[in-house]
Amino acid sequence: MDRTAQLIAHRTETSVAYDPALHAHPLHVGAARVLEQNWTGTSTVPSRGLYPHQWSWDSAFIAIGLRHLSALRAQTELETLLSAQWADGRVPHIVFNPSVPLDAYFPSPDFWRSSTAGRAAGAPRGVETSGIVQPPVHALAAWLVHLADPELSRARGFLARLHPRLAAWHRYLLHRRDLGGGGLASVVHPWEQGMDNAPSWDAPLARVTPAPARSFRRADLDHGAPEDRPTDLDYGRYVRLAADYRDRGYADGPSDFAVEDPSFNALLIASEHALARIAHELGAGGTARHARAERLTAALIERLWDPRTGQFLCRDLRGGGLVHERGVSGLVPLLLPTLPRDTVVSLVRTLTGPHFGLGTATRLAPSYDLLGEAFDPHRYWRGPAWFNTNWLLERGLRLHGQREHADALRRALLDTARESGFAEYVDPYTGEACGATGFGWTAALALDLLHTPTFDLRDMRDKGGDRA
Ligand code: 9WN
Repeated sequence: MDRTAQLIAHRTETSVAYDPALHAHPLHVGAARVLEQNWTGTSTVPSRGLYPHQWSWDSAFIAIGLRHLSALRAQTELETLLSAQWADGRVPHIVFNPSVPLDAYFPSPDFWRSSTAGRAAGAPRGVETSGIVQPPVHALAAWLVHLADPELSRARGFLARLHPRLAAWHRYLLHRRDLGGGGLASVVHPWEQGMDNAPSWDAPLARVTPAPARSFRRADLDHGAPEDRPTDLDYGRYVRLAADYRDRGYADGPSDFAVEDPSFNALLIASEHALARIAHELGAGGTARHARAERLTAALIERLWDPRTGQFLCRDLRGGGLVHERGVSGLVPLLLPTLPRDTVVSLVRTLTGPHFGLGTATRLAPSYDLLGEAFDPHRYWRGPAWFNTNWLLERGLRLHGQREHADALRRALLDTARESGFAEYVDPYTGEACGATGFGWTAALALDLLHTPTFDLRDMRDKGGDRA
């Protein structure tokens, strides 16, 4: 057996950085069980019932947690996703599992028809995917996965194989998706941003003619209470947008819906910093990428910062202007290392103030303004708290030296994850479980917080990338 094969065999049997006390912790045990149950052999489903395929940003978050169980599995998670990348660079938001029945999830592969309708855009032939994207958390995840076991990563050529794919992914977003011409990437469907039903989409979506309700069958209602899920009218609009995009061969250009979103772009910028670190590790530079990430941070402030609300807002490129809805997306840029101090101060004030109530009214940051007209503590992305956004906020608070807030949020995340059975999302006031339980990223990100209490992404801040 050569050295690489030995390493892989060893890492398959044991988890990385083994710490017996942490590994016996009930939260570790519970989270590991969820990730085991959702593992398919090459990737992890978000939820066995509701989401039985591989989702793009879910996989990135899941890999960040999986690295504490098995660096090999975490690497495989990202490799599986990126092997379904399209030739134009896009990473599809769903990679379909061919052994799952078509009616288990809608829209299914026969709706997207990627291998035929997406041919001109370079969709792969051997696997069916959706044709839209999700937030680019992947380079950040790849770098964190590498750090969990650099020896295994180097032996397997993990970063060397992923680097060109990640670079092509970012190129796609920064060029084909700069629909506003100001340097930021746009989303062309609410599902792309990941917070599907957020009130920020209401105005831009209102211009879209819904597909007739009888033209499709929603599979999500087989699993969730209708009052917690998006309405049929919203679904009709989602379907119309996706079908129109497909019928244009997934070509990017003018479309009825185009929005610059703060969280999507902040994750792209954080991933640019991570890609700079990856390039540096591979001896391929990186300084230019850090500089670009800083320019993008400036563009984010210029185009999306709203001093009146003390947070970032979405920009509706078709309606022309900022969308005046306060969503948690507008706080996620707290994650950025080169954010000006006064912007950080405003964001922390907003997060802990009456609109999000963190540490005063709420246990976890809600997805939407507590005082907003559309607020509903249980309806999808219109109020409940999600674990991925709260993980991002925790990392952001810690990065900017807000230790007390970060510690309190970390504790609340860990307690709520365990008490809720690793729920998909929770009531932000009470922590009551909503949606699916045994949810992939909830388990993974709780595991990450358990294992990296003080890690603060500072690592991403270095200009030249000298520290490993
Ligand atoms: C559509 C898988 C995904 C998450 C999204 C979440 C939800 C899908 C849906 O589930 O979206 O992509 O059917 O509602 O909103 O963030 O990635 O967990």
